[in-house]
Amino acid sequence: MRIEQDKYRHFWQKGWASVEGVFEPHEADKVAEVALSVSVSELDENESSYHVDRSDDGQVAPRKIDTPFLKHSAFGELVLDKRLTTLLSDLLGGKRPLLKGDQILMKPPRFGSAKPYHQDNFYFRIHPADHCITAWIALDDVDEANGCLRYIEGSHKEPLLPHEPLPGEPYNLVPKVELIDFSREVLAPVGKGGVVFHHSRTLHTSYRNESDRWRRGYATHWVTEGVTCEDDSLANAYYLREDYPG
Ligand SMILES: O=C(O)CCC(=O)C(=O)O
Repeated sequence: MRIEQDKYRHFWQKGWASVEGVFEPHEADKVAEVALSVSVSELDENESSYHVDRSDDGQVAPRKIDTPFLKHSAFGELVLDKRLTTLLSDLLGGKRPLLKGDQILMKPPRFGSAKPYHQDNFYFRIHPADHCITAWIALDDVDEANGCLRYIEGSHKEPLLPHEPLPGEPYNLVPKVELIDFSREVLAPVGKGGVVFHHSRTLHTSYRNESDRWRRGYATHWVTEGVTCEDDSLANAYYLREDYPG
């Protein structure tokens, strides 16, 4: 699958683009099922609010899986599939995309929590920032009600903002709200098996899941050969592992 010209332009002008139907719904279903079983098996050891969401009446459900690529082969099979890597290579001007890291962000029905506004490169510190892209694979149909991604269009062309830990959620680093131009906010609904791509400096968020459906997103982070990093965030990059394919 190749990126269409208007999607390519949209990505570089606005800082994000979505492509429907990269994977078949049944492929997304299979990975969503594995994600649920991996996250449920981790629930006992992961009681922190970083890993779980809690409803007002005390239910607990998984919020996040760290490093899924290292936990089950189903994730690697999906993410290294040529349908995805060709799209990424097209966005990166023909360069080979290299998988740096991944995470699965789960929003359980009715109480999946919000992910506040942030820029990925505040965490990653990759240079050049243009060579770091997130491909967010929808494992469910995702819309406003269950917490689709939202972007501040054009924010990838602006500097990285200072981020501070959110009170009560120190794992969420966020810029001050007065620095965010909400008039440029757009929603990015996408069907199951579709992928939303964003630039590492694009400001993005997702709201709480208010629906009766799951919202599971497989966020995969990509760079190109030769990128550098101000700190040690590349030290555990998958593409530097001896067993990384290719
Ligand atoms: O899945 C979400 O709600 C947030 C995802 C995100 O922040 C990311 O992929 O960088």
